[in-house]
Amino acid sequence: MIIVYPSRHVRHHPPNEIFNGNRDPHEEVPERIERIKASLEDLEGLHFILPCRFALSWIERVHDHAYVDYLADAGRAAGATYVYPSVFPYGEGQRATHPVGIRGQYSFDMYTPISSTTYEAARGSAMTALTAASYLRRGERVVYALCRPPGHHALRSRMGGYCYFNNAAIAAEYLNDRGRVAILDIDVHHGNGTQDIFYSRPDVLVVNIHADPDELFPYFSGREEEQGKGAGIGYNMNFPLPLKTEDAVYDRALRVACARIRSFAPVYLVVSVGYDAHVDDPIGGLHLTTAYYYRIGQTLAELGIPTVLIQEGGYNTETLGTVAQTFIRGWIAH
Ligand code: OKP
Ligand code: ZN
Repeated sequence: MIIVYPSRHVRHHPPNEIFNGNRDPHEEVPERIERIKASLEDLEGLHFILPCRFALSWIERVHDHAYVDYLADAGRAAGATYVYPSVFPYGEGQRATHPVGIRGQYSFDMYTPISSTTYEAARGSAMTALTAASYLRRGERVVYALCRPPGHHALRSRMGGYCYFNNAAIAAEYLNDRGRVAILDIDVHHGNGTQDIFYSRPDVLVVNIHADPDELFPYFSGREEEQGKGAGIGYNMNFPLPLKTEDAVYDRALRVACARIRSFAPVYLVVSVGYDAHVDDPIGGLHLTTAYYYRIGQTLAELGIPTVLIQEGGYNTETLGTVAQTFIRGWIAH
């Protein structure tokens, strides 16, 4: 298995997130990916490579050019200090002119600040996903992209939920040139960005298993009724689960999700892998065990579809390494 590791992610380290009026320590820390990488280095047969450079146009197949520019410009203006968006409500087609208003226009929350290192890290994370996808196109069966910052909350032209560029969507677009792609998102938070980007499309199936958005971020999407729109109806599937859901109940959802993916018969599979559904995650809310991550790895590998694994969340730096290693051992052993 090839592991793509973006060495420059470490320069992006937001100090705080603003939650319900409080300034909390930021959960999305560089140590996350360092721990996962260190733990995977103990396994035999894995090859670690650095991301290659791809044209910006691959990112702009998913994100508006103006949004991509904004992230670079706002970071330059911010310098070393992280700036937070002031989130104003905007309507369809409305545009801000004041810099503070513009910042709100391109964000949907206060968890996703920008400094001079953010753009480069976000681009590096997208390049990591693209590099992994390119190995798949060359015949690899499974490649793991250790993306950081994560991506699945990012919309076409809005950052949020620690996400700037939607790495899974960018990889899926790249792979879609060769045929139908399925995206399975097992992060505990609903991948609202990925859902939104492909919502009207029948050629990219999006399946999400997550904690009930009535209880957990992102709050505004991830319900069962959200099944796609127009030509995309039937190609979006959500499995919201009650807080504290354990392995057995989760597994039933996973099996239905896998059956849908099989019937879609994709050429490639993209998995948004979060380890934050684990019982010890500090911000999750589901109760999956470490041992069950072995089963998830096995179950997904058994689909037999060439797969790119895209790292999303997982915030307990003490347990992340073990959980990731267990998941990959399950994958290899299937
Ligand atoms: C990103 B990904 C806790 C609030 C956390 C933001 C969650 C973003 C999750 N102080 N809210 O899906 O793992
Ligand atoms: Zn998450």
